[in-house]
Amino acid sequence: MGQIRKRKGMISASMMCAGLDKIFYYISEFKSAGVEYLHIDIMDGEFVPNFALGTDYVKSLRRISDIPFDYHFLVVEPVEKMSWFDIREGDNVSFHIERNEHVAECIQAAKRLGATSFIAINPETPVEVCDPYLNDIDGILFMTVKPGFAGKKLVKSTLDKVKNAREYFDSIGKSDLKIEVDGNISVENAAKFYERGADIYVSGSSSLFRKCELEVKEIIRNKRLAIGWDEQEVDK
Ligand code: S6P
Ligand code: MG
Repeated sequence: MGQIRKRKGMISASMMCAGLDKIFYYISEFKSAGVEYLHIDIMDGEFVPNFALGTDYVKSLRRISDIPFDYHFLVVEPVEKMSWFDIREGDNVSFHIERNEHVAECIQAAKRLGATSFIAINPETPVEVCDPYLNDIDGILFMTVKPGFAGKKLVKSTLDKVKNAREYFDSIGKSDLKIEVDGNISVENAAKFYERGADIYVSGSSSLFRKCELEVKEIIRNKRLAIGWDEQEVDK
């Protein structure tokens, strides 16, 4: 790939995929590996036909881990629902632009709490819908599968969508805008999105929570090597 601006990637562990029976194991592995975020999917059964993590579960997760939360609101009209959660400085908050009449308020609500503020867009939503907000947001979450459930397959068109977005942001002097990719981000797909300028990699059943013989720490190592880290950094 040409002159795409690439940065060492960050991992956001998708906690809707984390079995409760191993939650303490996961949290301690993520902490020792320096996983940057816990990805917290909030769903209302209307924006997507699923419910993921509820308010009480998220509160209790906060009690057992100090890893920053990467909230992802897959809900209609998120501004009010965001207030139901303990959003803190250092967290990231992504809310969808679809079915949302209060985007500017969502951006401000997250920033007032010291969190970074991302707009999330579905695979079929053109990234240009974010143009009016590019000066106010910290990044964009690109859904790379049909939203709502774990285990969905990559929507291949999102590969070029991310690449074109990264080239566009760089061309308008906005290379500090972060790109998060969410959905079927296996180690192999993470490498493809790294080449296309992504920064944050949501990691669920395709990687961290994949049913396989590898230990979580090995999967994290493989993923980090795929997203711009070198062996010395990963193995230090
Ligand atoms: C549902 C949600 C995602 C999933 C994540 C799961 O769409 O927003 O964050 O939890 O995609 O990972 P995987 O590897 O099963 O797609
Ligand atoms: Mg998500």
